Amino acid sequence: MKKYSILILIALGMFTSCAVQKKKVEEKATAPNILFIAIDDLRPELNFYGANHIQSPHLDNLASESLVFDQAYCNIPVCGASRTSLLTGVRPTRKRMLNAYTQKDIDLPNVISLPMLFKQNGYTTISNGKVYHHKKDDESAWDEIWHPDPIWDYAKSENQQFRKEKRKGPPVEMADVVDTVYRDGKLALKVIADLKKLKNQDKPFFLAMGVAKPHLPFTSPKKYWELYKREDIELPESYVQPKSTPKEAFHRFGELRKYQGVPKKGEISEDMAKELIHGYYASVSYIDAQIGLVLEELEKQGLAENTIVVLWGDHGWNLGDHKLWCKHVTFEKALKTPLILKVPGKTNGQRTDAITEYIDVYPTLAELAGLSAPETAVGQSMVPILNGQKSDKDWAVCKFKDAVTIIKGDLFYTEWIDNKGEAYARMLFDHKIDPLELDNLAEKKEYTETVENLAKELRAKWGSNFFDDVM
Ligand SMILES: [Ca+2]
Repeated sequence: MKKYSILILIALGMFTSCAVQKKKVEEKATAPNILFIAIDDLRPELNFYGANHIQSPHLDNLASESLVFDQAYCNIPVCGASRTSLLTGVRPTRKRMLNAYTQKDIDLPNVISLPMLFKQNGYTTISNGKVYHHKKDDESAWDEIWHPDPIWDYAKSENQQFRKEKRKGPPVEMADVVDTVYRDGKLALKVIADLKKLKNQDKPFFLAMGVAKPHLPFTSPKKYWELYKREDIELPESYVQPKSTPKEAFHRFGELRKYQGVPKKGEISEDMAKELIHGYYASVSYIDAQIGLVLEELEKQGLAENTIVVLWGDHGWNLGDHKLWCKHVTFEKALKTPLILKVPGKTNGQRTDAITEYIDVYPTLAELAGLSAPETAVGQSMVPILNGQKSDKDWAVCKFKDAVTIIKGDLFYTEWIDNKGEAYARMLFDHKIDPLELDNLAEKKEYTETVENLAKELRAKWGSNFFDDVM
């Protein structure tokens, strides 16, 4: 009798083990992989966003298989803070997520980040390149963190030498070299190697590719510069700082001035402005090619059908707009971002003009993978939009230093506030009549009521813990 019991137990054990194995295989077959492409300083000046002068064929192709967000906004227009906010789903406050140096580990140590959520649910998580701003931030959320060398990202030896000795080299570089001399070329090779490796794993993956360009310096191989002619490059229509705009809205683009040869004060020359725009465009086409290689490998490895691809730029960029360079302001050019989401079997080039915030990315990816987002992720899932429903959200809230902006339909309203929450400057644009943001309506009598309503709504929506520093 005892012998039979043992045999039954062994048989049961084998059955259970087979069942677990089968369940694992089924889970592997159904749990979608995530390819998470974060791009540094990419504004939505791309061919698939209607900018026909930009050559971005691989992103265009991805967009044709995705849902394209025509009105996506970062919650804070600076690298470290924007990334921390998106990766945690937490809205920035007056005291948390403030600048480029923001670290998830310092500002939100107890929050379960997006990669951590996936890791806890059986995913292999890999961070390649610049995903968080800090190399080792949120380290425990990743099975592997990898960064390409060299950190200075120049190809010419004189520029490398300059970068080694001083803080910054020139703001642009054109070199007749192959793609892999620069960081993002090396990054693409690593992500491709990961795909080959991950294909054979029995676990789904969350694979992040943190692309370094088009962040300054605008360095890329010559062939990408040659896609554009300098004589065709024009300064933006909004190359002006109107007197009606509060002085707080502008900065002196100190980030750019740190680079070699850029004047320490005053305007930059028209020639330099055009060279920068040219360099930015070349960098965009360069990274487009690198992302194209990764997407091609995804297809080649037979992974595309079960891999969700999300591609986002960490914030917008002023490329001479309002005579500004870099980010760090609350004009639309610094807040509006490219965002595309490919869900196999669901997306095929749809577009949405629903206003979307970056904190909405976390609950969306969690829902698509069948995971429960933690309560700290306060955004709204975009899955209903994916399912063809109309979004009921027509607003976003963004902030930078004292400036807090509410985007509500066509209205862009910014207040600069003190510690008591009182406004000391205001700016309002109606994009229906003024898409270039040249006519500040906030101080005009006929807009008094609109401003009052937006001010109330801004306070209602900037988050209940806006003035707290505890999380
Ligand atoms: Ca950035």
